[in-house]
Amino acid sequence: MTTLDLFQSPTSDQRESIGPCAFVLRGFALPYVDDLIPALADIEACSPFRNMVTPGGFTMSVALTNCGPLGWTTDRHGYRYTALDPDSGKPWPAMPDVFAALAREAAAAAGFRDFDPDACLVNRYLPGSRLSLHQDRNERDLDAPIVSVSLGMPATFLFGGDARSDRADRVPLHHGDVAVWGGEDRLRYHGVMPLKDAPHSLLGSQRINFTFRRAS
Ligand code: MD3
Ligand code: FE
Repeated sequence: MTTLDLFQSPTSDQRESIGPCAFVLRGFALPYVDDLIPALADIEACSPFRNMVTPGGFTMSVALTNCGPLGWTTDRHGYRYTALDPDSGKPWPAMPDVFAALAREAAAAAGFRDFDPDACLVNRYLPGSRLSLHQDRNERDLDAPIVSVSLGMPATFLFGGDARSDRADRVPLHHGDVAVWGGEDRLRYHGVMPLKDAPHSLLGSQRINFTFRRAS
C-alpha cells in the first residue's frame, strides 16, 4: 500500500467524478444485465412504453414507463408522481429485486449509503430521440441521490449547471454504465443529445435508461 491509498476510498478507482457529488461507474451494471432484461420485459407487458405529452403540449420523443410504488408521469396538467399507471388504471409493476439491489449497490459505491428508491422511471430512446435540458425537482426528498442505468445504444449526456443557460459538459454513456448524483449536483440541468443509430448487439436500435429516485 502506498501513502496515497490512505486518502482514497475503497471504491475510488471505479468511479469517475463528473461533479462534486456526481459520479459515473463504468460498466457497473454489466453483471446484472442478464437479469435486468427479462425483468424489463415483464414490466413492459404490464405497463407498455408510451410517449407522454408535456404541460406545454409537446409529445416527448422519449417513450417511458415505470416500476415501483410511484411512477413519474406528465400530461397537459403538469408533471407528477402517481401510484397508478394512468393508461391501465392499475398500480405500476413492482420494482424487481434485481433493480433495487443494483440501485442500492451503485449508490453505495458512489458514497450514498442506504438508498431506498420508491420510483424507477424507465426511458426508451429510439434513433433521433432526445431529452432537452431540464431539472428533476418533482421529488419530495431532494437529499436522496438519483441513480441512472444505461443499456443498449450509447448516448451523449449533457450535464449543465444550476441555470438553463449554463454551459453543459458532454458525458458519453455506454451499455452498462451507471451514473449517481446527489448533494449539490442534484438540481443541475441535464439532458440527452439526439440518439444516433448504432444498433447494439443485445438491444438493437434503442437505448434504455432506468432512473431510480426517492420520490416521496
Ligand atoms: C443529473 N434521464 O429521466 S439520467 C430523466 O438518460 C433523465 O434518460 C436521462 O434525465 C436519461 O429525468 C438522464 C441521468 C440523470 C438523472 C437525473 C439527474 C442525471 C441527473 C438529476 C440531476 C442531475
Ligand atoms: Fe432528468
